Amino acid sequence: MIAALIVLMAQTSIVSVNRLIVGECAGKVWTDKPGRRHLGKELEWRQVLANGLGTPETFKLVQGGGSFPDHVYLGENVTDIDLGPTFRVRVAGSKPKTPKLVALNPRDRALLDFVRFYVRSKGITNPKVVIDQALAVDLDRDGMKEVLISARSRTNPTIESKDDYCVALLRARVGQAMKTIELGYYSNYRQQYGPFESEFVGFADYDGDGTFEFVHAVKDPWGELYGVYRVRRGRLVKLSEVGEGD
Ligand SMILES: [Ca+2]
Ligand SMILES: [Ca+2]
Repeated sequence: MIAALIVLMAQTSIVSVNRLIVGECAGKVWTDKPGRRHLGKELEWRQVLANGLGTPETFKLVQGGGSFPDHVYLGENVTDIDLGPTFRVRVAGSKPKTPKLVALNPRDRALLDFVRFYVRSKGITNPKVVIDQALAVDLDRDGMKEVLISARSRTNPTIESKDDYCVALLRARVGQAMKTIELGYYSNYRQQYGPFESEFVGFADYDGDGTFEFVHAVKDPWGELYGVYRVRRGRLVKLSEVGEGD
């Protein structure tokens, strides 16, 4: 098995962040290629997960049918992943670029006040704030850092308290103004709903377009959900989602 993977990795690379795919296939660096050229090939692919890329698996590329004859699918089952008519390829072995992350002080008064103000706007009148993560990173590479904040009411929230919450926010500069974008807000926990935790992970330029994608993980006792996001000029786009949870 290990030998087979090494052989496959020595070939090439497919990446499609939009479909959460990273794999191996022939081609030059980062251009959209017609998928049909690669039909029938055995490919290694990995999903973008919490800590970056998941464990490699091997699939064959097959041609779509019905309404989507020009699409290429990864595998031959009903659960196959539709890569669409084109996907991005990159040279084997090249690792995605990663951004410089600057960890901000989670006890910074201005950050705590900002989260408190935001949560109040959600109807929690006197919120406690624990910032689990505060990161400054230039995601869209426009020279200005965005700020990602993951916060909770406390580190051991319960389903009984109406004041417990979890929030994930992005702060981005748009022109002269700062814009706040919500990636997730969870409160009103009850049986089979929370308590939640959120974490920003897996920062990299997975599709090679020059800007960084990142993964936002949301966890509760019932499962984990990973969203892959991109930011451009203060606009947040969810590229894909994988996992289980609310
Ligand atoms: Ca930026
Ligand atoms: Ca990218």
